[in-house]
Amino acid sequence: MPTVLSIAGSDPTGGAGLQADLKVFRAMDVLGLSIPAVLTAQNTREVREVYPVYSECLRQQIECLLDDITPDAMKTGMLYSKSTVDVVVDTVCEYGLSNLVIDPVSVSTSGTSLVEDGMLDKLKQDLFPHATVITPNIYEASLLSSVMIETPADMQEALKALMDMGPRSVVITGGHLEGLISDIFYDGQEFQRFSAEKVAGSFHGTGCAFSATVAAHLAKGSSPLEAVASAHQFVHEAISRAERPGSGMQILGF
Ligand code: PXL
Repeated sequence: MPTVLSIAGSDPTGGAGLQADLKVFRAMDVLGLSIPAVLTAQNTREVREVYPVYSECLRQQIECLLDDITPDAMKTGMLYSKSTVDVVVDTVCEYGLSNLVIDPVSVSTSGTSLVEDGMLDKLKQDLFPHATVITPNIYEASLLSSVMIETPADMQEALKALMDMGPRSVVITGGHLEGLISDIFYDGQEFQRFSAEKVAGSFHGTGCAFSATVAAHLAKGSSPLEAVASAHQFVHEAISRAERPGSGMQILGF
């Protein structure tokens, strides 16, 4: 069975983060490996506290696992700190990992910042050049590219700016274009748009589920474009089956 590693934050609700990634890997019939980079205190209403795992602890978790198993793909989610990015970059280089999906998690759906100062610059400079696919949502894409995205032309400009940061491909998720919700993929050659009707409500963990699905499909041998097409479909269906276990946001159903 293909193996996929997620290095991400813990979300006790299971709606996002590492726990959501593991659920996706199970649903995709790949073997999920998981390393927490950050712990959070959160529920479906708020992210109350963020506790980064200290670097030596993260490094030891990674080395021990990768000394034994080489994952067929890897995704990163919430990394929070600059030192965590350093450890991930070292890992990718030392173990020669491929099929790397970077979800540049920056802010929670409930509005809390999930990055320390200067972390996104480091992510861009040091980690993006190793990525097979980066998966910013529309807000993260604006932040990373400094392009205010309002029209399809802005979206293309942001995609080009993100490609210039060195990944093999980019998909901006959750764009609101012409009344539809669209994920737009670009690999330097062609733009591909995947659109769906907007479903009313506030959903937690769509970005995590999207990037985990892309990683699972890369591990199974799909191309980045095929993996993104599958992720679009999977997340759209999971939104239509969302549940509301607490009094806040809905979590995806799959
Ligand atoms: O949805 C982004 C995200 C990713 N990872 C963790 C999170 C969140 C949002 O709250 O808590 C651990």
